[in-house]
Amino acid sequence: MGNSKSGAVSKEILEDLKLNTKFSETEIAQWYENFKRQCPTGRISKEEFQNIYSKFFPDSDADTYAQHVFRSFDTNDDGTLDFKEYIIALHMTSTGKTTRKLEWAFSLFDVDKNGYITKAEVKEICTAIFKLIPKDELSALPSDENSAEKRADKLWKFFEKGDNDRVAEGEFIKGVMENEVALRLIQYQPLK
Ligand SMILES: [Ca+2]
Ligand SMILES: [Ca+2]
Repeated sequence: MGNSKSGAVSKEILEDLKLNTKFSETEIAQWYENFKRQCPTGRISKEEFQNIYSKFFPDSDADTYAQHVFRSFDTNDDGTLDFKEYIIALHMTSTGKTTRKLEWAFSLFDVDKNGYITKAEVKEICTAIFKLIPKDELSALPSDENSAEKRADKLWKFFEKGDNDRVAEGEFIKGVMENEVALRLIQYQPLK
């Protein structure tokens, strides 16, 4: 970021974001102002990210899930989120098309970033999702998804794979697109 001190988005990043997202130049500039105000260093650390995240989940433990989300957003693996990663993340998770969102969901579940999802990785993310669910909601869950393990088993079945197989991105997206239940199980939607 050559002109990061000037307070404006660098041309290079602006062009890149215009290409990769549906945000307009004005929108990107506004996001950048917000970002700089909240984060004067221009980078969000994992701890800061977890703090922001936990504010949205006051009744549960969002730390593990936040760590996974952070990992999926930190595309260059440097342990911080810069403005570009932040905007792309925002685009994928909020305004993107369903396939975009599912590409992101795939990267969330691909814990070791090797391009495939294993059943163990599904279990790991389901465990993190479970910690997000407040206690009073846990007791209301159907009996075949009222533990992280059961939720992982149920979700894994939609991919029609053996326990030791792995799921590629296209298979993951197809499986979730074709099944409403799978789409619900890969995420946690707060009731309130
Ligand atoms: Ca990064
Ligand atoms: Ca993997």
